[in-house]
Amino acid sequence: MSYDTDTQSKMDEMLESEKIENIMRSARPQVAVIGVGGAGCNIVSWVKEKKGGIAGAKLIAANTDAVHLSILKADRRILLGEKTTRGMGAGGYRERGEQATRESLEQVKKDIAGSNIVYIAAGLGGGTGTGGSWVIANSLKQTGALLIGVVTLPFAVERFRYNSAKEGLEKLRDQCDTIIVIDNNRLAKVAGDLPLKEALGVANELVGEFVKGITETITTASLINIDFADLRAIMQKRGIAAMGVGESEGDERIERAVQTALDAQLLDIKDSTKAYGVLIHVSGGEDITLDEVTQAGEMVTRSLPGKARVVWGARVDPTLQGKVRVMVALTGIESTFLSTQQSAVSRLIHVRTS
Ligand SMILES: Nc1nc2c(ncn2[C@@H]2O[C@H](COP(=O)(O)OP(=O)(O)OP(=O)(O)O)[C@@H](O)[C@H]2O)c(=O)[nH]1
Ligand SMILES: [Mg+2]
Repeated sequence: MSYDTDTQSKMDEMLESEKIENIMRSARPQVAVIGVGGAGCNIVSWVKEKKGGIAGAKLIAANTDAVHLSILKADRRILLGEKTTRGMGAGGYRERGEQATRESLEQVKKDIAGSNIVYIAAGLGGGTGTGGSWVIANSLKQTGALLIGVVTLPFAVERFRYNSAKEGLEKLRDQCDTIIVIDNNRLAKVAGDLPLKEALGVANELVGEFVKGITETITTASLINIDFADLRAIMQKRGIAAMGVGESEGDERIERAVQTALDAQLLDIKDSTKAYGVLIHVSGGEDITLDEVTQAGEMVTRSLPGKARVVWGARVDPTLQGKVRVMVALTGIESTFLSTQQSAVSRLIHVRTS
């Protein structure tokens, strides 16, 4: 090869590599995670502080409470409704949370602009998260981004917040593609009947791990990557989703982790076999094998007869030495909370007034 053709071929190779790199960068989805209200912001802050953030995602904390915001960790913090609440929170009134969010909506939209996947995290039952999350989801609808809500339902001791949470959930469901609902009461049981404060910590960790896990199997090279198109297929316009998590070590650890994740759904659902799709995320220490990951996918597929679409991804998490963790989200399900809550609430009112 002459000097010239050699140089030319090297240049071609460089140009090609650059092109691949550029296309890969633009094909990789932009992800934003926004926590709205106290609980939502705590989730975001947990991921930022304890996990060093999420590769390829922007973490945003939005709250009406200035004191709470001031101690949070996030890539971006937004004080919602300075005029409406003067930085003092929405005091449990979701109308106030809604108004405060509308006041700051332009800022929120600016920070999320360009995202292809947006997670909206909130604890339902208070003012800011319940009133503001659906307003944010609504304002993003025209952007074409995949909108995934991740919310918690109030604890039994917070019964007075049920009605508000239910209305907030219905509104958010109508704006999001999929909304993953975690019932704090189920979570507390799964976590071994912890005191309230610790149970909240577990909820933050669980939601944080889930969002980080799924996102990084899309944005970074993983053991098994999840394709954005696959995620979209099982999440787009699918309504309510439930999730479960299982962790195990030792013999048959993957079987046990999958079984726990399937058995311990964190939301009462009518019939898991009717789920539209299943998203599985497997993580484990350096010793996790591809065989185990495949086994997890096969087990879930077997346990859900019919046509449920199954998508799975896996990552190595060095902090899980010797352990495997399986997270499963069932999309397109029917929630008992939404259909029976009204009668439970009226029973409660009846008891109180009788
Ligand atoms: N996962 C999780 N849930 C929480 C946490 N704190 C509170 N919750 C739950 O979320 C619900 C709403 O609480 P907050 O998020 O504090 O309320 P808010 O949206 O800030 O609303 P206002 O304080 O009224 O402005 C509560 O009723 C609890 O069930 C938390 O740190 N993590
Ligand atoms: Mg608050």
